[in-house]
Amino acid sequence: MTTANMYPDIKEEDLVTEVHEIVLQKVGHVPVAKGDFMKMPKSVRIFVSHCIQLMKPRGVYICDGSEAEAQEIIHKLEERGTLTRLTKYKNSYLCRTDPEDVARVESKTFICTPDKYETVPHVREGVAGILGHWMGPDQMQVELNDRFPGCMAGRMMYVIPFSMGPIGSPLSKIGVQVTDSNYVLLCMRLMTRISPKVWEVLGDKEFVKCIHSVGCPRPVQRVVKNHWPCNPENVLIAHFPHERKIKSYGSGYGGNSLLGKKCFALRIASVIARDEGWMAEHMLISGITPPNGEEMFITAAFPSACGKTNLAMTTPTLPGYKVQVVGDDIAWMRFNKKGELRAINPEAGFFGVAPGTNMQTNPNAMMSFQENSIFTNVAETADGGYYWEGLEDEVPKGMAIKTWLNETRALGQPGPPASHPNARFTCPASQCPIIHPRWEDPEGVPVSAIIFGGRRPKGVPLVFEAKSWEHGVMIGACVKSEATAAAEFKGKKIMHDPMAMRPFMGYNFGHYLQHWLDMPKVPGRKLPKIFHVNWFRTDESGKFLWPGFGENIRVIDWILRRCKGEDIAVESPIGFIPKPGSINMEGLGKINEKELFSMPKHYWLDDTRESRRFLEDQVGVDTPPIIFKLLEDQEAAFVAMPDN
Ligand code: TSX
Ligand code: MN
Repeated sequence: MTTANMYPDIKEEDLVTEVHEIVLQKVGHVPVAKGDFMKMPKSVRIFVSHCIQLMKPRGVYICDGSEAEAQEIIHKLEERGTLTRLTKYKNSYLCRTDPEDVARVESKTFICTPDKYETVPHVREGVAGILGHWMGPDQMQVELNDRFPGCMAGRMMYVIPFSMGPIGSPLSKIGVQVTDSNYVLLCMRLMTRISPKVWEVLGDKEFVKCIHSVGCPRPVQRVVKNHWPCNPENVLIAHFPHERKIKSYGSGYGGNSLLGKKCFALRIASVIARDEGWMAEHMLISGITPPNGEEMFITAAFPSACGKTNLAMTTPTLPGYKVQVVGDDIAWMRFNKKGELRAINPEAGFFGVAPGTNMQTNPNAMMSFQENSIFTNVAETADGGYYWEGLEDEVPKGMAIKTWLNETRALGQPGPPASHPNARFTCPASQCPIIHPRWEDPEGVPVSAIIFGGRRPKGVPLVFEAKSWEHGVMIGACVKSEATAAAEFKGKKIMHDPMAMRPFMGYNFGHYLQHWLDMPKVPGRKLPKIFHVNWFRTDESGKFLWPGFGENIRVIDWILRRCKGEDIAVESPIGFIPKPGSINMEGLGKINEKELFSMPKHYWLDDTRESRRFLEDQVGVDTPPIIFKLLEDQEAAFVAMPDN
């Protein structure tokens, strides 16, 4: 008998060498397109089987995070038209989403616990809470039952084993995400650590279960725009902190779909951190080396549109200073046995707002995404490059562009925005020229200072230092910022964003404040100092009083000198402020220091009362009493201040 190939169109190397399929009683045979089902830990096999049974995908694809895998997926997405290669850079792509799927959907984001008040505080009667949305698990189950059964019909289900934080670090946590979006798989590969090693590290331990579907089973019921399947009318993002489970439906946009980021590393992780005695925070982490070579690390929490990514990667203007970035968005922090607060960046990439990023505002970010990057909802130049608002001086006038909405025009011509205001770059953190050599240190880096901040055009000094840990917690609880992102808010409203965690709280904000207050209760802990900064104070004509950007190193330098105990501060009602002349202003030109550091009595009386009112309304009886006490002290100090 001959063994000659009777099918010359099938080549030897194309032959499948491993055949795998999953057989489930209620579903039948489901092919495993890639990977070995039996190599996954038992708990994951049960989870994946449940997902198949529920969502009925046409096949299962077990990801390994390899370059070859990424290229295979990229090829598919290019063929389909979801991704466009940006030929000006190596291995970089543009993705235009459905214009209805461009941002996180806070109103459809819920935390589900049996007890409502585990998740949200007791708000004042008639007040709508803004610190998270709760839905009872039974009601949520009804919503989920309307969406998930069969929702992956005709689609491949990707199984993504990922680590938040360096694989195997004692500070890291493992998740498994299933998704029917290969865009999500590609971005997860940049933002987290996907690897088969995760299966080994996981063993029979606990993992965060992440289920994501674009909500477009085949045959599709809805017109698919831009080859971007989604289901905006039915978006739902549900968190089950007790079960360590996330279910996200209907959106492919980053914050809704890259479940390792906001959903896991902030909302679910804040609950794990509460249970385990650590902190999951919306903070950048940077190492600062002053001319004397003694490096110190800072973390900083800012509401959106304050330039957190820019600060994380600052190019300092003062000679002899070095800034290196550990993370630009999330910090997981834990006191070690020696009582030092250690921080890791649970992420592996940057998912940054593109508009406004340029060689002036953030050259290090620009250098980070010159290859192996994905750009979402930016414009494309005729020579195969990216373009967005803020690059006017870096791309030649007259260059033809295609906007994020597929409209063509020449740069310099009037028209609607070229990029969406929430357009993003996604790139590996390892590509940042100033990535810290210890950014993947499994023990984390030691934190000397925690900085809060906001966009505060009036009244709030450039920098002040908390009088104590408790006072610092109060300052964090009172963080507010001018809303600039949405055009509707151009009335310049100052919005509360306590601890910069308002959209990311995983449990009752009052309990979260208590968790912070509990940190010093373990003896032997060395507490970092807490500060507040404001780069955005303006004079009466609306001009910024502080040059910001690389000059912020002068403020950070003052902060670090305070951490070393230098006598360069004076007490005020809001905390310690710099002694006159103690911030290095050399070579800056004229700075109106008097206005930059003033603390107008009536501004602060109003502000303090407004903050207390906010906490009474939004956190009510869940507010730790010490926070109210400190606000009352502050109010009394301003009442006692002479009018002026
Ligand atoms: O990111 C910013 N930072 C932090 C940088 C390390 N931005 C941009 C905010 C939008 C995301 C800033 N904008 C900063 C800042 O420190 N400061 C300002 C305000 C400002 C803007 C322009 C000037 C000065 C201050 N230009 C001139 O004075 C010429
Ligand atoms: Mn963020």
